[in-house]
Amino acid sequence: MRAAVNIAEILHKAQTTATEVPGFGDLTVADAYEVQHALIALRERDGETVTGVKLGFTSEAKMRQMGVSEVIVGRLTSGMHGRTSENLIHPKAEPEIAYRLGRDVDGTVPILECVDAVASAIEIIDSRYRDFRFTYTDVIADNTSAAGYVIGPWQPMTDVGDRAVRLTAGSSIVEGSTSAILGNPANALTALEEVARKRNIPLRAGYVVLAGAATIALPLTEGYVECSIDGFGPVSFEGRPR
Ligand code: OOG
Ligand code: MG
Repeated sequence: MRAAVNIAEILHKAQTTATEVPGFGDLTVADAYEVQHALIALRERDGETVTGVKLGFTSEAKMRQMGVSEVIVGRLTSGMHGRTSENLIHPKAEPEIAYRLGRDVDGTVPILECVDAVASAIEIIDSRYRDFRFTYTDVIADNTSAAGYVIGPWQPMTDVGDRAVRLTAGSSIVEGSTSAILGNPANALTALEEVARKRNIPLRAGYVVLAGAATIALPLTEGYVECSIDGFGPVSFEGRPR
């Protein structure tokens, strides 16, 4: 394959200039995470900091929508926090559960005990690949399409299994349940710990963890965007003007 840094530079430029690029197609999973590490290093060079991590493909609906079958992990950065409009190619919105880590995850205590708060959230994904089409390893290299996120009010940690989820984006609505996330979003934390260990992704105190969409993603067009999850305050923003 081309050197990880070269691919990372192509993806970084695609993101900063909001220009889609063709997929790479032939990476191994290890190579794809190498590219992702290099991509995050470029963002850090540009002054951003890592604010958290995100899981992808934790629900069957998402796996079917994207034609893949295993969870993936990407990184959230300071530039993504609250970013809902500028410089996006073909954004989509996803309803998410967000966890907050109160301590580093280092294997000494179960990851669930490292979480100190939970909230509803909206993730904005924006693949840098043409027509939002990619292979499993392409999307890992592209930092799992991460582009933006908005978090609702934090609440003390509690079980968030089996709760109704609704996402509205303009005139589209999609409904589901948090059980779609690997049976219970808490299972996404366990899956995260395993991938993070294997792929050298640190999990630090203060990080936000997006557990993965409970439903398919909706295109982000103009109009009001809101995610409501039973037992949480809604989280919303005004969608981007065309
Ligand atoms: C990859 C990101 C998927 C999720 O919650 O499943 C994701 C994509 O669909 O482009 O964030
Ligand atoms: Mg997501």
